[in-house]
Amino acid sequence: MKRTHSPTFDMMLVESDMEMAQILDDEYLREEHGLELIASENYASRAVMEAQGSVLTNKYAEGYPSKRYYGGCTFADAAEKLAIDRLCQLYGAEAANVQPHSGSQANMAVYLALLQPGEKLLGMSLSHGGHLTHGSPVNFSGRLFQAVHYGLNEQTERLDYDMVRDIALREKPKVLVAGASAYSRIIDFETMGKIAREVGADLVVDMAHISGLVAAGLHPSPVPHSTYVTSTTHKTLRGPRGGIILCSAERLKAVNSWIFPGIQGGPLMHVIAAKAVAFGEALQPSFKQYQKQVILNAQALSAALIEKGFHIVTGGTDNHLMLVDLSRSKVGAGEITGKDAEGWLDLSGLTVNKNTVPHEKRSPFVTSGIRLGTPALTTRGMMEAEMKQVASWIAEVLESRGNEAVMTKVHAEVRELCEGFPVYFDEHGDDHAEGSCCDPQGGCC
Ligand code: DSN
Repeated sequence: MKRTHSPTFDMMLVESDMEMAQILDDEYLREEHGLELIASENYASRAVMEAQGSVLTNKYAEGYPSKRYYGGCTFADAAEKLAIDRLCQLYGAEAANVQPHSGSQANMAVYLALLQPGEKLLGMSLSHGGHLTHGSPVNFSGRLFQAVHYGLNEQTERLDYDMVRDIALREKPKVLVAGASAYSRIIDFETMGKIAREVGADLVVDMAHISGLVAAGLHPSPVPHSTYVTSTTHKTLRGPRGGIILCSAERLKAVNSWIFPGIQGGPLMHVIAAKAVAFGEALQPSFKQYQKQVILNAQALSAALIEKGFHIVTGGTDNHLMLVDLSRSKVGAGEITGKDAEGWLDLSGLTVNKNTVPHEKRSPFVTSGIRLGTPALTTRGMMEAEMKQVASWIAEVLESRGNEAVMTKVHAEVRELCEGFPVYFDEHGDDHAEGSCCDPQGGCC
């Protein structure tokens, strides 16, 4: 063992299962020593991880608070009620389900509550920045339902609400899905709600990527305009991995019964406890400061990349992410694939994901783009100056087309920067941050 203080375990695991302890420790060091630029990832606080690793992992609690199929649920009920209350407060929602194991399960339950198999849903195409569960043919959403898609405007690379309306009028879907995994601009949920109502559809918003920004009031909320809002809890929201659903009180029963007994069994009560802790953190003023900095950092990174000759889809960002279209970038003369870029950056200590770009010509396994996000770097206290440095490293590695000496040099520099911004513990093993505190005036506290 190189280290024995990964926040995910104490000495108990080292004594009982050295093999797994080593794997977790290696992952801990990977997270500490590398720059995490995957837009959908973040660092949960130690408090969140403590709740997730708690005794509630032992408890079966099928059903909902006060209506369980098992005895001994007093504290499971208390944990779930606390999670629901905090979540409703966070988003000004009337009702919520905190049991979905993931965003996909949340979307599945909502679709099943609104659609019969074979009925039509209209969602954003995956290759334009949507999500698998918004009707992709390889996903349950495209196999169980008749899925049609809208994309981005070819010139502006932005959502074109007139185009969405035209498609909705033509296709008459029963459900209109809004939300994206790789779209860097504000989504006009009010207009999407109007389009849905005009064609007699329900609006479902999957706000997984932007839910932290919405909670902080930095992106318009979909709650007043939607029949159901779904999200994951681990992206900008910075909680444990999982899903949630928000709705009106009258819509709750239908979706509750699709989560359980419809598609899930026993809820993961330890994860629900950790969700409650994360929602409590998101209600703190420091969370808003953090989200503001996430956006400032994304804008700084995007501007620095443009200066280096990269093409950023839509020309910038309003949120936590950006999509780099390498086929339209000067760096690499438009020839570098997303797959190559992801691999070379990984070897240099920068973790990104390859991503299709609008009107993609390559396969999803190769792609012409990479997606970058700033939630994780911002959690560790990095600011605009560090974003400029990150852009320089990306340019250096890609300009060299994966030259080994360049990647080795950049990796060493990345490691040095990371040591100045520890995620959980500093070099003396001292507790660094609770993961919920980033003060743009004074750095991470
Ligand atoms: N896999 C997630 C993302 O990276 O955006 C979406 O579920």
